[in-house]
Amino acid sequence: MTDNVDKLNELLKRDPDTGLYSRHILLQNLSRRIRENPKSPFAYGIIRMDEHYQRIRHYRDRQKILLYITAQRIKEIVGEEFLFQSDRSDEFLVIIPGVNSEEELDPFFQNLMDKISEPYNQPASDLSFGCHMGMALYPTHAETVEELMDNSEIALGIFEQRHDQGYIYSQALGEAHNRRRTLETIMTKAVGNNLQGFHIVYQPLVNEDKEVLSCEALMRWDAPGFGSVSPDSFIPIAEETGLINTLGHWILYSSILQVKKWREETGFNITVSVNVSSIQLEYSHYIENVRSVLESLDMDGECLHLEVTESTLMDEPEEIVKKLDELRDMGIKIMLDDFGTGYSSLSYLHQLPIDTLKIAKEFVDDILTNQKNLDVVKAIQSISKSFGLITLAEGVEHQDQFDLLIKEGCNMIQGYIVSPPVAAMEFSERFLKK
Ligand code: G
Ligand code: G
Ligand code: MN
Repeated sequence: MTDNVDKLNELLKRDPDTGLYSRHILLQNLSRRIRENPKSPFAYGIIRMDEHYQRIRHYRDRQKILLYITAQRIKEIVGEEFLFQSDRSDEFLVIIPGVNSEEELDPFFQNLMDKISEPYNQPASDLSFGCHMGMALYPTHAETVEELMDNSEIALGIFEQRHDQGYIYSQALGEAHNRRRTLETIMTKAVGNNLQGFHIVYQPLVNEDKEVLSCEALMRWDAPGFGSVSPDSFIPIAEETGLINTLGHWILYSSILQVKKWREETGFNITVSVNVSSIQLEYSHYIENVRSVLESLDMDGECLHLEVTESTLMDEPEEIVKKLDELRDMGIKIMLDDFGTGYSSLSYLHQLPIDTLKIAKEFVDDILTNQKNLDVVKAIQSISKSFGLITLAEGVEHQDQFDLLIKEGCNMIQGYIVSPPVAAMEFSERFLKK
């Protein structure tokens, strides 16, 4: 009887899918380790499967099998007694005893990365994924279990968000994290306080004769008591907090209203391009919101272009495609932003409901000196031509880039060569007054 109780107790400590000990056991292990051997250094880390693994969620059984195999692979490197299952099903927790510095930890990290991203056999030979890690050293980075948990989580969160191959905690990361938390608090207040400090700038999009046909509306934020924060910093925070829905609605309404005014003042049918984040598109009322903004301003969808990124389209392809179809039915044009930097294969393009490809700045930058980038641009041109898409090159700064891109068949240009993004008043003074 006691035997069975012991067995049951043992089973309960383990995760049913991977057979690993749970986080609860890990916490006990860590406390004991620190209490009994306070002078022995070790590393503690979180291993979280990456976004490619998340995409396998449509095949739950496969996901479980893959997780099991991954656990076996990690075990081989760190040893069974040092591997634990997190409360999240896509995450493992590890202890690596005896390491005291980044140099000593690096080989483990590399080994884990390589091993986890090795191809899988059946039933998943067509799938591959990797992981992100966050690790902290005892006692260098953390002296208590709580600090180890917090600091490894901070490292993981930051590197995951930056799509960075880093993994180890540092004081600088801790500060970056605090800055982010501070900004989050300030942003929540500012959005609630009539969008305090937020404003919109407009950058012209031109044709081969440098005639302004359209503009991209871009958000800027002077955070109260903090100063100007770049969108690359504040957009991810807005996405994480969900504030992007409010901000997105505001920039959509304001920029269409602006275009309406410009049209009334000049008689010229300028259009506006607005960035949409995947969080917004996933929101169930997004389409209705766009429709009601257009209706309330008495404007047609043809005044509006929406910019989405490749990763947005990869997330829930069918759902997103359906929504983009509905938007296009309203006359709205869809642009694929930062094209070339994501994962989408060129052959997949014709299945996507898009009208325009925005060639990413990184290909435009050294198009004159890097034959490979010129080849990429040529390939994009020829594909988009065969699919009847418009191409727009962004980040164009010099006349010789401009000339080459136009020669290659690019339809539109955006970049400092024409103008940086400017306030609405300056935009109409410079580009709409004849
Ligand atoms: O303007 P700037 O180059 O600093 O913009 C940096 C990034 O922030 C760009 O990728 C741009 O798409 C994004 N961004 C700017 N304004 C908005 C916005 O209104 N919504 C979303 N989702 N992204 C924006
Ligand atoms: O990712 P997205 O296309 O939304 O980013 C647009 C941003 O790119 C604009 O906010 C603008 O600040 C930036 N940008 C536009 N043209 C140029 C350029 O010629 N050079 C540089 N460095 N940045 C540019
Ligand atoms: Mn954009």
